[in-house]
Amino acid sequence: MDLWFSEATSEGHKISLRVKETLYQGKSEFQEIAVLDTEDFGHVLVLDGLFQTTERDEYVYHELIAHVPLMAHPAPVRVLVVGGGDGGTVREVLRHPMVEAVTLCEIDGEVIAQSRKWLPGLACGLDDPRVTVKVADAIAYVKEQPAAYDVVIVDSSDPVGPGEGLFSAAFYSDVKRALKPGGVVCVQTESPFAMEDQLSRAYRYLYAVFPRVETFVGTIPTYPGHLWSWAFCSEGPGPFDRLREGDMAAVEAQTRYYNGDIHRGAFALPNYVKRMLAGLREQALAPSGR
Ligand code: SPD
Repeated sequence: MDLWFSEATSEGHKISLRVKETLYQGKSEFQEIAVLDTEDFGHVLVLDGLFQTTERDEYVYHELIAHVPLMAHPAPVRVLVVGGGDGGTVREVLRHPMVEAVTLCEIDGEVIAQSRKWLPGLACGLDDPRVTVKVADAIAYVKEQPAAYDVVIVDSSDPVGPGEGLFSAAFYSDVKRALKPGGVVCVQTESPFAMEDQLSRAYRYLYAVFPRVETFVGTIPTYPGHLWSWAFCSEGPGPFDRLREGDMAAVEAQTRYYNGDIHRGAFALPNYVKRMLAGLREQALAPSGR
């Protein structure tokens, strides 16, 4: 039987993977969860019908979301990962020997359980002694963490269902408060090519909350638009100001995508993205946009 799973990017475009077997399908308290075994992309996690991660291309997303902020911080000791229940981001964070404690705050314990079972290559770091897994609503958790973290990584799903509240001014303000002095934040901000509405929602608030917001991009074959974006945010320092060049070779030896050239090059943006972001920054900073 010829079985395909498709995610619609728009009314007229879909991304499809041929499915060998459905490994898990269920409904948690928060969302529909599926894990598929696919012909070309290995095991694939799907939440509410949307691709979240695949064994074949996950490294691009997870290396970028983790190493860009961690390498741009002079001493990342305490790290918070919001969402990211598949464990891929935590796995990358643990590659930094300076990191002493990682908290993963994921609302849906079933995502963690299914990832441990079917995506062991991603979830492999979750039992590391430096990691604390909290199954909790990050919106409430972050509120209670003033000045607690050097780096906060928001590895959310899309702004629908449980991910929705993570794209809000109130949440980003609490994330800023959760930073230690000099801390940095990295937020997944959707596709500039295919998801301008979702991206706009994130940046309107990020620009209003953080004095420094810089965008970087990468190509994820299974995500809508393929071009994906992340925001690097801080109270001032930029992504290259404090780059730990001395630690780059040790990180590069362990990565498939990230390296020093990528760290710098990922912040080079196409004109349509620059213009989109300039408009959003202007709106956010206009007296009525705040
Ligand atoms: N539409 C896909 C958006 C997914 C962003 N988060 C992915 C989680 C991977 N750890």
